[in-house]
Amino acid sequence: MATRTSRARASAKLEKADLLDIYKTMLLARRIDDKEIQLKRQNRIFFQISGAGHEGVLAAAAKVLRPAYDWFYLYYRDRALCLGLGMTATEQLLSATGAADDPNSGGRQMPSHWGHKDLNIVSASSPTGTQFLQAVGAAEAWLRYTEIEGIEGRDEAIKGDEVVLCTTGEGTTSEGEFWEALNTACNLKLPVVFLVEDNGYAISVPVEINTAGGSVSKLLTGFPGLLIQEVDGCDVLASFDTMVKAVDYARARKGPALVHAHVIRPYSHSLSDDEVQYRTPAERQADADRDPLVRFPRHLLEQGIATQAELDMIVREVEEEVQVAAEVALASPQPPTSSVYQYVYSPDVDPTSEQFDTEDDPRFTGDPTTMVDLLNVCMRDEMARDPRIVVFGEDVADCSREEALGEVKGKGGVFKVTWGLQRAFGSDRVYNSPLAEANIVGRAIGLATRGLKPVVEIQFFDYIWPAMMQLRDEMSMLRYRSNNAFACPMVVRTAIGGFQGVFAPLTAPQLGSAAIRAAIGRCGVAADDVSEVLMGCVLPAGQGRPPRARPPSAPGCRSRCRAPPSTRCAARA
Ligand SMILES: Cc1ncc(C[n+]2csc(CCOP(=O)(O)OP(=O)(O)O)c2C)c(N)n1
Ligand SMILES: [Mg+2]
Repeated sequence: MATRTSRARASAKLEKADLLDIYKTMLLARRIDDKEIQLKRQNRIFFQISGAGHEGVLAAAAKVLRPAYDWFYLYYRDRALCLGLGMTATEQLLSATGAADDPNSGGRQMPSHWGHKDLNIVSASSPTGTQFLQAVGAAEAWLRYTEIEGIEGRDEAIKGDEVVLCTTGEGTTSEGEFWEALNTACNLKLPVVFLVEDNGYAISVPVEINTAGGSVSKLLTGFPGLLIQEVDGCDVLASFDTMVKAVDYARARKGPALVHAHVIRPYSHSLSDDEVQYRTPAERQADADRDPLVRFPRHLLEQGIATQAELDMIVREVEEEVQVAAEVALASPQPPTSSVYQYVYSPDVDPTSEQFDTEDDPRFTGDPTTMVDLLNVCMRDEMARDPRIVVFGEDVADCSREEALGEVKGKGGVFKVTWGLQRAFGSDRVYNSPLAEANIVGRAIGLATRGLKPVVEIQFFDYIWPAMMQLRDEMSMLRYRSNNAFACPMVVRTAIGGFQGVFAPLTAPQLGSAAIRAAIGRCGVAADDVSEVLMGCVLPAGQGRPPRARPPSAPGCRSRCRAPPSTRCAARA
């Protein structure tokens, strides 16, 4: 029986070369961390946060997933995973020195904020947990591309059986967006694999404080269709087997999977933290005894898979690789100051160009109509023109229960802006979201990153704040922070200033429009200008918008912005 079990294990098929390769990836990751720590102490890099202790499950995961085929939403501990997927030691150290040639961010982000366009590693940011909903959106992109007819370039955009890997620490699973992401991943049966790297601490906060009962995977058992696997993430082979099960499940489109991997954190949270202040010597020793960098080579020797000479050779190769990479990275220049505004905006679309120009002296004909009707017509036109546009939000569909559509008039938004769109374009393109604003914006970012054109609605501006992190730190920053490697062209519509009698105390139009401007970094986009935004964001280069009247611009603003000078965007004023 035992033999049969071991034969059934996917890891039993790993060749010696694969096992040595995994070991090399793990060791390379640890040695780059050690090198960075040395450089940080010499003040030659700016910050250090290590992946130490997480290498076992990550090097194994890299062997299971497919770079440039699957998609990756990672976090700062994932050095070994990135190396296993094909990022080089030099590329990682270029991130540490903040070099212009750093493929992660061109030196714009802190070290270990992974991103690599060629490998489909989508630029990661600093706020813990913003990756979850974007990963779900990226997985949803597969669904939409599959279901929506007539999207050009669909075959390049999706593979058909790709999966999205989303990693996290256990502490970060306390963020609400984690639960929002699982909710949608399960509801839509999306091919996402969540990998929880549980090292028992979120900086100094132990897991039992973060998570009721101390085990996030136990809390998740009620999520329908979610495959849950728990594993010792310091055991490379068990981790490999677990990842194979999870990834196979998602690849076969059975639904999302979650791997709860128990790892260790031998180097404190970061170089700015000292865990001796809050962890006992005995606890730290127990961790050290599980170190995958000790256990795995011992296993290779004990099982006769590798000789000591072969392992020594790997150590020498790794040391040389790290030394050369560090020399290259230290000699690589940082970006020039003059590049600081580069990629705040798209280099391909200029909203201040002629293409977006309006008539100076418009002559109106026809019956006056309402702004709501015009927005609705605008969306109909655009959706008919471009099948990549998807519309979702709270109550935006006519009727979620499609079978009832024939019997009812349809909701189409609380202000009716989206009325009839579901009926006209189908439920794959116009659909209701859960009542969760971060879910709406975060998913839209993931969809847009993979080439779809989401036009999403936040029902009332007053309730936009749960989405603020996604708007401010993600949507508006993705292009900039990734040095133009990734972008998420999308439109967020929201209503503000209406319902004066009832909602006046809640709606603060001036505050609102200023906040939105700051959030999306776009001059002249006030909340009363959504139609302009819609046209401006979804039109491809070369296709202008119909002429439309505009009030006079504020003096000195190139884009005819009507905002007071104090709130105008510095880059354009
Ligand atoms: C939204 C947000 N809150 C707080 C922080 C500060 N912070 C960075 S990492 C971290 C702990 C994360 O712990 P965990 O998810 O367990 O990951 P680990 O570092 O242990 O791998 C905290 C509190 C942050 N970056 N973002
Ligand atoms: Mg942790």
